[in-house]
Amino acid sequence: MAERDLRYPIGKFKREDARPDRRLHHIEQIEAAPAELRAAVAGLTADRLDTPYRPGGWTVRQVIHHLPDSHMNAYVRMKLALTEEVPTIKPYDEARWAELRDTRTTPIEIPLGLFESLQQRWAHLLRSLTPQDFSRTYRHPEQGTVSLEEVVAIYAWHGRRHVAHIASLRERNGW
Ligand code: NI
Repeated sequence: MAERDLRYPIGKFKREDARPDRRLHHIEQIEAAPAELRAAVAGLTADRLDTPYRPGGWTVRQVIHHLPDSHMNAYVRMKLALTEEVPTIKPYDEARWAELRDTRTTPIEIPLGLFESLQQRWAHLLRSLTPQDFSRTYRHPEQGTVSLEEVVAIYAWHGRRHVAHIASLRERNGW
């Protein structure tokens, strides 16, 4: 049997999933992600929070911090795309963000709360948009043009992906 790729517990993102009839589902997944993250980390001791979700991967703690960090960038990019004509957005070095010292010292309640507020705020924005708004785009210097339809689908998947990293670690370890 081929070794399971622990990086993609729910599979890779499928671009064809970014379409209008899936939009509401994606918004609901964005709203549900913080509660799913909380459930995935409930009761973990400090030692377990500091365990990599796969060999050589981020610790559970780093994954928890990564979610609001990543989704804050996405939220800002979306607002830029809504208010400017095809803005070029600023990538960020997610690996180095995850290595910053505060990731190890900030109680997880803080990123968990931040993720909750952010996803709620984002869902309110998404529900206020017109169908035409979802075809607005930004330009990513490496990935090219990205539509808001794609952003919603990507981040709905992205939240579920990282929650599944934690859930699958717990399952494998019998935690
Ligand atoms: Ni990520």
